[in-house]
Amino acid sequence: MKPTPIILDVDAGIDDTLAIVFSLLSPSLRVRAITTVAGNVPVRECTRNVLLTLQLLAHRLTSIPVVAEGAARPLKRKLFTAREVHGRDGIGNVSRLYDAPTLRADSRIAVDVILDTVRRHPGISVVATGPLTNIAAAIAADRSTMRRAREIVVMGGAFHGLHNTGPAAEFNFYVDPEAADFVMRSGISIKLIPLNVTEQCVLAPSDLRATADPVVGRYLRRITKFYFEFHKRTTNVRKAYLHDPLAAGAVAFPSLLKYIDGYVRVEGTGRYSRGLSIFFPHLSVRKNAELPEWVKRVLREKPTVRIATR
Ligand SMILES: [Ca+2]
Repeated sequence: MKPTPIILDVDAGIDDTLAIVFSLLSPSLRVRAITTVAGNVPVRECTRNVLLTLQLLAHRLTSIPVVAEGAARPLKRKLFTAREVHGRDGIGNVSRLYDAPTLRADSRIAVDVILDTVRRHPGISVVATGPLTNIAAAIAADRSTMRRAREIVVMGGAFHGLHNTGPAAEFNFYVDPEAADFVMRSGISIKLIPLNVTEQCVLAPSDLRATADPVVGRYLRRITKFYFEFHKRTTNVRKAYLHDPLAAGAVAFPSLLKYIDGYVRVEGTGRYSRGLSIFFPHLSVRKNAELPEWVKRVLREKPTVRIATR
């Protein structure tokens, strides 16, 4: 079967890096572009991490996807990072063990590369594993082009009371709630892979022992050391959640997850609930049912978000 073309939009990030490695080496996927967005660490570091990862994998690749740097901050807010999870450099403080990458990012900005790549490969899947700042900007710039993507697969949001940033939110939606809300309401076909599903997908240190390629294997063991230690401190188990790889996995293995159709909104203005994701399933509502006007309005729209439930 022909591999599925994808664009990766990442805030790399240890688990973003695992998603990149998985996507590049998966026979089911063909990575056409990797774009970066500020999130786990500032965008410059994200871009450096992507270039370093590509350089270390270059001997395994027939072609190197274009890399482009994107938004340095969320749409309306100051950047909020996650260095305690990913290290000062975003890859578990191992960048100092490697020479600075000689690969270069494209001179175009991420939004332009995303739009150009979708135009050139209509039906492509866009996999977004960071704050949705670039994706929102691409939709705002040219919605009809973004509609030509097959889907946008988003790692973000959290349901059933789960959260990993503040009392109510998942990190990506917390960092740029305005972008997340805009993308969820865009009418473009979206698959949402939320935290309560990604936390069911767990990596153990022993899972990496079998990595056949010595260069890649050593890199993965190095970057995940910090990530395992963070999880050990917070969950008391030396295992790590595979949030971002699951979003890429959902494209590589379409029957991996179960979905329900519905609507998602993301709280931007809440006093206590920044980044809270709200989901309501697509149901037929009784005529004259006692519902707030805004809910009735939403329920008249066609549901375009498919939420992974497991
Ligand atoms: Ca990420």
